[in-house]
Amino acid sequence: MKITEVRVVVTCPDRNYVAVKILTDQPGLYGVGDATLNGRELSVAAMISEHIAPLLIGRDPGQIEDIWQSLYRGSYWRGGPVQMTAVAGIDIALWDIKGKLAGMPVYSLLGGRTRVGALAYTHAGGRDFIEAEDRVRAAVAKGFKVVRAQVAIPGSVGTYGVGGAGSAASVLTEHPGNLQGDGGRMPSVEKWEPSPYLRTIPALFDHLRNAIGFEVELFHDVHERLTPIQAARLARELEPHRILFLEDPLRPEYLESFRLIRQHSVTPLGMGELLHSRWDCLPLLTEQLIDYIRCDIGHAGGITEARKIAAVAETFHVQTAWHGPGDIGPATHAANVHIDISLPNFGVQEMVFFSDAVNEVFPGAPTFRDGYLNVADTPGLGNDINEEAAKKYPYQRAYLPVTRRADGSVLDW
Ligand code: GCO
Ligand code: MG
Repeated sequence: MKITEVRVVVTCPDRNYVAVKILTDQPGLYGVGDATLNGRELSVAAMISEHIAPLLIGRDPGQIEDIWQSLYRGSYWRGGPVQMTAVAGIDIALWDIKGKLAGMPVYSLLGGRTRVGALAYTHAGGRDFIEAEDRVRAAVAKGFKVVRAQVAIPGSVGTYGVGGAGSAASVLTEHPGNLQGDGGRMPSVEKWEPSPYLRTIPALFDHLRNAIGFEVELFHDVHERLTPIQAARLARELEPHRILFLEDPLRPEYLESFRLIRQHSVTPLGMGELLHSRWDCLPLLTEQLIDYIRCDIGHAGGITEARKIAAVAETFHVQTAWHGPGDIGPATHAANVHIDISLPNFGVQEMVFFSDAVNEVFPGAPTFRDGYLNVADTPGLGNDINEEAAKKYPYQRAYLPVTRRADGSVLDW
């Protein structure tokens, strides 16, 4: 069997997605992958169509490992989000083909079910403690057993994870006052200071635990904004609130500083959405500096690489919590769940409910019931693309927000 075409589809049903469709010489047999990298969509699309697709025409789609190695090592230039997202898009589509050819769901090819479903979490962000509490309660009423809680920080403008421009779910932020020849679409600018944040978050969890109790698993995403000693303080102050884990306390440049947080606290730690290969993750795993590895399968080389990351993590008693926001496509969400339900060391899975428009373009996202995600028992990954529907939603340039401190200096968003 041979690959006959690698098609890249860029579409914006409610935000931009980059889909990869790999066609074969076997009539009707194709695979669907996702290669969406928020804010850098066209770079990945060009990487695939200009540099990768020509190498794959005529190759056997069954040779997933060899194709992965040839794209990763054979290109000499390796790693980084753009390239590893492109490789992931191809890899996910190839696993879809393999499953369809075998007549088996991908989780079955990965070793078969280890659990009835993937424990899922959702986000609850409030403008104040009461709104955050209401959102946690609403998530619990929907069936969630794990909820990530964020709250607006007094004095800040926009806060990561709290509605509007501060939410990763926001796509096209209009800034009429900031035209700069770009049709009005420029990154929104948020303001944030560490001291009010460090006072607010322990108080939020104090409020939530008093109001809701300890039955619901709660946790929090720092989004890489703290210094090591600030992160250590926050982790220590959150100890009485028994959070599931503190997500991404530090920037990925400072992995060795996780040691400092560990020295001061027993709050579990999670990290990974800005790491792009098993080598990026290695020191965190081998030194047991984290408890949850949360790479983005769609930004770290796909299913082939995720299995290897998970295997190293298992060896060092680390569980998985793969990244699963709205800014990666349903094929990656499907890949997440196929891996989750076949791993021994799965922990928890981030998820979103896609809009009707996204489901129209990409039918077959994982389904949620009673706190767990699942995939259909159909061959492959179970996610498809409706190319006619995709054409109705052309690409629109969009940026992630930028954060600045009170003095105007840049901070991580
Ligand atoms: C998460 C992430 C996302 C990222 C987003 C960037 O935990 O879900 O932090 O919200 O901000 O994926 O594009
Ligand atoms: Mg995050």
